[in-house]
Amino acid sequence: MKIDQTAERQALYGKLQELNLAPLWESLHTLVPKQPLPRYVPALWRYTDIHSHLMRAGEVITAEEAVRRVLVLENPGLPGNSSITQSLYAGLQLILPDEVAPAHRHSQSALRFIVDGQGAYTTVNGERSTMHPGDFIITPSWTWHDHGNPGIAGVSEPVVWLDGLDIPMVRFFDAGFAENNSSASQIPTQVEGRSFANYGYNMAPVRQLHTERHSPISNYPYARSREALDTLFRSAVLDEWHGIKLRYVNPVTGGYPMPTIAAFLQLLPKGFQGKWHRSSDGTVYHVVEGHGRVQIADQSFSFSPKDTFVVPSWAPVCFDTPADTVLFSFSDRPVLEATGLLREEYFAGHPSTSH
Ligand code: 1HN
Repeated sequence: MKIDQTAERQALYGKLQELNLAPLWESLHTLVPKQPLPRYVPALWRYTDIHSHLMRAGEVITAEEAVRRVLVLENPGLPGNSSITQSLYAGLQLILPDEVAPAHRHSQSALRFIVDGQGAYTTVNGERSTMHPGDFIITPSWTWHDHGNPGIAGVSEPVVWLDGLDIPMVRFFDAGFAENNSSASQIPTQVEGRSFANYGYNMAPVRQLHTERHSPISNYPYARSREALDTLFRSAVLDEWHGIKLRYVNPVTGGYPMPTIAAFLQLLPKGFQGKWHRSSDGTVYHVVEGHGRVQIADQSFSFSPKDTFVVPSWAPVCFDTPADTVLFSFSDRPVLEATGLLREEYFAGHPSTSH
């Protein structure tokens, strides 16, 4: 006698479900895909679309009430998740003149990349750093941090930066803790620039062991990183995929600035037509200078300064820049490297014809 397999199976699945059991064979292919199948998608956020809404947010809520006045860049493939990739969060934060974003700390690690304006600072564990456009600033896990915008040299203006955090990763592990400081603003206990003086010049203190998991440098100034790219452009061979690309380092270990997030700065010169490549670290890019086009799998986006876009894990990507272009980027690469999950592929031609 022939049994109705579909009906028999459905009946079994119903009984299994009541016992908190599930048939692996129904989900095996998606559980163990041949290659990454991210739920999040390629996307680009234009600063010109965002700017007026961010300034409007500055009118409808104070930094004090908001705690952090941020528009989250939410991946359209992950609605309601406050995530830009499966593992990372990104947002654009605004602080108006004379505002304070109060001191707190949390197990999530954060980076800031300064987008617009002058006169703001962030204080991390007692060391204040003045923010300049293009600076890369870290707020490692469990460090006290607050921000303020007192203005500088008579300049008093809104300041905007890109926040990158490992919030989804910490949520995945259910390892999030947070607390507020009793005072809104930390009183600086270190002279500004101390960490950079100690570790930012290819030197290190002779008698002070830095044993933290994160970089001892809190602010990697744009002027220095940009100068490095420029010198390399004039003297080094261009990488056909990445142009001139450097990663930010923890100078004590040579590793990444924080255990969960890697960050990069790259120069794609005028006329660059990059080759296709892909990587298992989904990456958030932010346009610092120049303009161009990025192709991500079968999609193409034009980009301008201050735009942000996301390249999902394993999606082929290539860049095309009719003007000198500088891109900042960040990803979860340290975690993938530590776990042996990082894979990269460099194509000689178009990805669809290379295999
Ligand atoms: C946070 O502490 C900051 O300190 C920015 O500026 C964004 C998003 C979620 C949780 C904490 C900041 C944040 C955040």
